[in-house]
Amino acid sequence: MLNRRKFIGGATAAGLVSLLPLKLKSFPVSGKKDLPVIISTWNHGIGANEAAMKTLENGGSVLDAVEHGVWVPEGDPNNMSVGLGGLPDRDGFVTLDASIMGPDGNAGSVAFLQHIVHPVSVARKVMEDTPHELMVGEGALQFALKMGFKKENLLTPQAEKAWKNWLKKAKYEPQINWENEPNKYHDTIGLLAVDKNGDIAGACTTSGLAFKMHGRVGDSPIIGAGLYVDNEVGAATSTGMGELVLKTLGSFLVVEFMRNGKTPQEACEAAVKRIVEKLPDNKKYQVGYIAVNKNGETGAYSLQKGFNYALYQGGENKLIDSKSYY
Ligand code: SD4
Repeated sequence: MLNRRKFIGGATAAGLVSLLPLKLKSFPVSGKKDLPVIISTWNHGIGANEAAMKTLENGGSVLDAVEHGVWVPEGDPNNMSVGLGGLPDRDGFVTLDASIMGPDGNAGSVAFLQHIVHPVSVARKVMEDTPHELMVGEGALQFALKMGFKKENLLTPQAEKAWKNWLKKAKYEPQINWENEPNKYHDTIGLLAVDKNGDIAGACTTSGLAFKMHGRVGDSPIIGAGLYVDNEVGAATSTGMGELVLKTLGSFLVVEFMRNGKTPQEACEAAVKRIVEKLPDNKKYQVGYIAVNKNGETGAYSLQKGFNYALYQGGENKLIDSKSYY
């Protein structure tokens, strides 16, 4: 067997460096900073960005900002894919997934949670008040109630009507971008913020795929899939068919691409290409990524046309059409 001392004795200086404990390469902070910046998925992102920016302007933390931002679509009964008013699963239950991650690398999530209007805030409680990262279902609900959240009926009359209508055929066919049209159907909100000091946070919240199987959980509450933040590098979040994001650990992948030198735009494109290369059913579904780096540079890319995102930067909050692979 190779003797360790002998082995080191024969090693070159460069070889010795590679024997040192692996240290993560830190992101090269160069280029022009344009901070603060807030970026979020789909057109409901405009109102969410507005709320997040207000929190930053009022001196709130970047973590407060992302939480307050996504409260807007969560609390909107007319938004049929997030929080209150979200479309139910095929058995008529509104089940919610959410996650939040802050600049200190801490994260919290809830999945398959019912009856709570703001699942992102339960996720934050999991992060701050428990030794855990992810809580699900009945246990997450009991925890939320203990923390003072109110139990509510989230199934609005219009969501119930849409479900009953779906039941007539009960054909399960997730469609590309259907959440974005007609206008009231939106999609998951993923929101990323970098404050003026370059600290980064993100949140992601959804009622998941409409008419999914009871018990199905998507990418949004899974750290690394639906959301990832690395305060040295940047952050990413996803929307669309969560199964494709889960199978490629998309948001983590985007952040790792940025760590290795890609711009946020290049990183989003590379993560979408990974789906195209690995998952043969990619033509049938939509996936969209948004990303930001520590300097406030942003990127977005989707599999299919039709994805858009809201960007609040330099005093302007605007909706932008994403480029797409197909
Ligand atoms: C999910 N990515 O549950 C979420 C929901 C979504 O289009 O974005 N639907 O898979």
